[in-house]
Amino acid sequence: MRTRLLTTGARPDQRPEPTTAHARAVVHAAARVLGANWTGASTVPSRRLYPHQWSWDSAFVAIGLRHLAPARARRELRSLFAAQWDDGRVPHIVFHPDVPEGAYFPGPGFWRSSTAGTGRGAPRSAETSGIVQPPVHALAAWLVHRSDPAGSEREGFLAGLYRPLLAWQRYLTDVRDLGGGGLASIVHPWESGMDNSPAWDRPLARVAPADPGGFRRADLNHGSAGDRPTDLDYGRYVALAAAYRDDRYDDTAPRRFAVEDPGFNALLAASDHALADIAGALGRDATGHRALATARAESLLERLWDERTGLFHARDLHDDRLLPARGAAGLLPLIVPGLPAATADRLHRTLIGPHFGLGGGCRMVPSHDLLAPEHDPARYWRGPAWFNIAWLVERGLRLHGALRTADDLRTTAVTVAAGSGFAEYLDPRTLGAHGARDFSWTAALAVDLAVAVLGERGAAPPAALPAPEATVARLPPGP
Ligand code: 9WN
Repeated sequence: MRTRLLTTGARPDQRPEPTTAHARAVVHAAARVLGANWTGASTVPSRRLYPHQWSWDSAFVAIGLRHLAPARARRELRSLFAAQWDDGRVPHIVFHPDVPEGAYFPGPGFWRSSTAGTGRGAPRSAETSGIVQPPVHALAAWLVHRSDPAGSEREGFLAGLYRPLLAWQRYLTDVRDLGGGGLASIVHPWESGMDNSPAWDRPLARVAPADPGGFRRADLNHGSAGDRPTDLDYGRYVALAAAYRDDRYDDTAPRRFAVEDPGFNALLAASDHALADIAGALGRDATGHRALATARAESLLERLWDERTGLFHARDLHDDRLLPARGAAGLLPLIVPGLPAATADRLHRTLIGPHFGLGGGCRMVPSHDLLAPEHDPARYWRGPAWFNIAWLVERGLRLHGALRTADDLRTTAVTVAAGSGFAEYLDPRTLGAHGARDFSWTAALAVDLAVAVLGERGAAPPAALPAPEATVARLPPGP
């Protein structure tokens, strides 16, 4: 459903805010999407393009779902952690057993987690990928708990998830600190969640692509080739994933791609804080978590901050240098509570400056530098605006007191999420929709932002809004 923006009488220098009726309409439309994408235990990002459970998608989905169906939000996170490996890693995909192998590539037959991953403690009862995605989960768990503490306590939600969350954080902190500086490294571009960000072009250039005859892309069945990664990049993703699998997902073997990503590590730091909150709520000592959070923020600043660009950059561990590309991941440390005020202020200025243009040429945050020759407003993560990035940046701006920019971004995100048919991503200037429609995290995060608008107006509590539709038990067949 597409909704029309209805506005309150705003000051001329202000973006018109959604009315209460509009915010409610957005929540209703988003609830329908989340109902349709629910499989019975979790939510698929998109019925056709992504018919399994993805790790960071589930965390974002839970953040929205908590307002509509808190028990389902808790289930979403629990079902993901049910596929956690014994070494603590949370796989980036948990495959749905009823979906045919050809529906998504690379599927379970490629990753072979239940055989190749046994040395690292992959579950035998579920097939998963062997790489990870950004750790948004402790933050999501904390927000889910806060929205329904009584239900959460009744289910023992935090008590049940605390150790798995801790094991996940330890895997990233201990096993994945390949650079030895207190940050987690990613070993595949997909681990950043921002798959073909131009930041990865340089480290990817040393990876020989897999033979294109050896695999068949399923994503091109559902999306326009001009929006998706190129065949060359895809060949390199496949080669890197196959090499990790053939090393039996051993993190001590040398990797051709190893970088410290500021977005991933910002979420890790935010999760340190969330774990401290969770520990506190469980009556445990939270000082260790708080100390880790402080140390992580210091490591981020020491290893990834570039005073010249006013942005955080990824560090390539092959030559131990910062990668020059300016990506939206470099803005995400805004969500770290302990970030010094001067750094947050500088990031805010970078965001509204010429490289990201927020409030100037752009009303959503571009995923990549507007001035870079490689900027492409339509192609996956090379320029388009994504709703999870908008949600994180909005949260960070609010945390550091940049309320006016946060309000404008929230207004745009709520409005265009529904207006675009809950598109996967948008052209950051024209706001034209790209990728899948009825995309789960777009819907979920629109709910979260619209509910915040309603809350500020003292409007009807979310509990009065309809819950998503009943469980959809069947998944679509493959192509
Ligand atoms: C690979 C599911 C995922 C998101 C990622 C996004 C995209 C997959 C792909 O879709 O990645 O994991 O096939 O392109 O880049 O952020 O989690 O929505």
